[in-house]
Amino acid sequence: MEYREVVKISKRMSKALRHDPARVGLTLDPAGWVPVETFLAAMGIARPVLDEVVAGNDKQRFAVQTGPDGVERIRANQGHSVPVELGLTPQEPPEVLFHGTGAAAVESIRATGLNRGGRHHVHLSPDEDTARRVGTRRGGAVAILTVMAGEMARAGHPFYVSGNGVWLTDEVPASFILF
Ligand code: HQG
Repeated sequence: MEYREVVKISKRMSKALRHDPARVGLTLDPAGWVPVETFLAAMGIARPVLDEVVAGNDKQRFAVQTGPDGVERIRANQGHSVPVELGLTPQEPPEVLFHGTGAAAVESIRATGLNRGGRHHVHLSPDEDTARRVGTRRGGAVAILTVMAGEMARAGHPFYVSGNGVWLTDEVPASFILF
């Protein structure tokens, strides 16, 4: 498939698995999984297309797994706005993590810290390049914030890492951010 087509399908899949499953007639289980067969029908795509999008995904946004019942299921690794319990266990984060955002948001973040907005968690990147890519999505000037994750964890804030290497936490108070 052409790259553009892969991106288009990936976005539709993300929308269905993270934000609006009902729109395509899907119900996710409590952990966000849906049977692959049901998903293919709802998306109107063929299995080889799904495999190409899942395998070729630049951020490994999707996980496919066979349950103990022998049913193959798919879910988004992270980024949900619908309630799902991903079952992530707290992990010790690296000493620093990064957050890429728009320069226009910096003053507000300085005042109130990073909050999770419509998502389940604040998303943090392990390296500056990734953070820059995330911030670039906003258009305009990018700001890269450094989060003192080690200190935060020692102060009792739990951190999680998603199946695709995104670090997640509930909120980042401004006192743990280097601007
Ligand atoms: C900002 C994409 C003002 C925050 C990416 C961000 C990522 C504040 C925006 C993943 C704020 C929320 C997540 C405050 C936070 N004042 N602005 N106090 N606190 N913000 O999209 O981190 O392609 O929900 O800086 O690559 O940008 O979907 O979060 O700009 O990994 O897989 O509020 O989404 O991955 O935006 O991106 P988002 P994000 P996918």
